[in-house]
Amino acid sequence: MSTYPLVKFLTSADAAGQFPGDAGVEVSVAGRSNAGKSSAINAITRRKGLARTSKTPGATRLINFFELEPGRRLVDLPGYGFAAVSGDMRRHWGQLISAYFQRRQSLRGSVVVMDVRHPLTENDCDMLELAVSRKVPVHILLTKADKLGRGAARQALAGVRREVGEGVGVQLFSALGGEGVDEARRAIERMLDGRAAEKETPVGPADPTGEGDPALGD
Ligand SMILES: Nc1nc2c(ncn2[C@@H]2O[C@H](COP(=O)(O)OP(=O)(O)O)[C@@H](O)[C@H]2O)c(=O)[nH]1
Ligand SMILES: [Mg+2]
Repeated sequence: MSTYPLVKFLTSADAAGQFPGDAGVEVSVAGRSNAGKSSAINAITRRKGLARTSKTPGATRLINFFELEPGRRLVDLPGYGFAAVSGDMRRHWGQLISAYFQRRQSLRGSVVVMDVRHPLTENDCDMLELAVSRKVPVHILLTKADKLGRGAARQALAGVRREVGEGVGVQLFSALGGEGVDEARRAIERMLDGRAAEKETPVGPADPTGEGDPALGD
C-alpha cells in the first residue's frame, strides 16, 4: 500500500488568521510535549522527517498543517504540559487551541497521543473535553508501547478504556516498533471520511456501511 504519496507540509500558524483555508476535512493530533506526537505523525504518514521529532520538550509552539492528499489534512497541535513554559506562553497556547477548536469547520476528528506509561494527565483530560465538546470523534494513541512488556501494555490499555468509556477509540501504538500504526491510520481515515461516528456510536443499524468491521480490513 503506498501511503500518501502526495503528503506535504502546508503551513504553520501562530494565530487563527494564519490558518489555511477551511475547506475539505482534517483531523487534529494533540498531546503532551514529548509524548511522541511528531513520531506518530511520521510513522502514520511513513515520512521520517515530516513532523520534526525532538528530545527537547516544548520546542514546537505552532499549529502545523500537513496535507495528506488534496482536501485532507492532519493538524499537529502544539504540545502541552511542559512545565518550563512561561504563563504568557501557556495563555497563548490556550487561546490558539481554543480558536482552532471553535472555528475549524473542516475538523472531523481528534487524535490524542499519550505516553502509555503516563496516560490521562489533567491536561490530556482537558484536551479530550475540548474535542468532545466539539462533538467530533476522539481516538487515543497510547504510544511508546515498546517501553512496556506485553501484559503491562494491555493492562494500561484496559485501564484507559475503562476511564474514557465507550465513545472514545483507544489503542496501543509504537512509532519505534510499528505496533498499531496501520490501526491508527485506519482510524484517521475513518474520521476523515465521517465514518467514525457510525462505528463508535452503538445506536442505529449495527453495520450501516455493510463493510464489516474496518479494523479487520487490509
Ligand atoms: N521508545 C519509543 N520512543 C519514542 C516513540 N515515539 C517517540 N519516541 C521518542 O520520544 C521523544 C519525543 O518524541 P516526539 O515525537 O518528538 O514527541 P512530541 O514532542 O510529542 O512531538 C523522542 O526522543 C522520540 O524518539 C515510541 O513509540 N517508542
Ligand atoms: Mg513534536
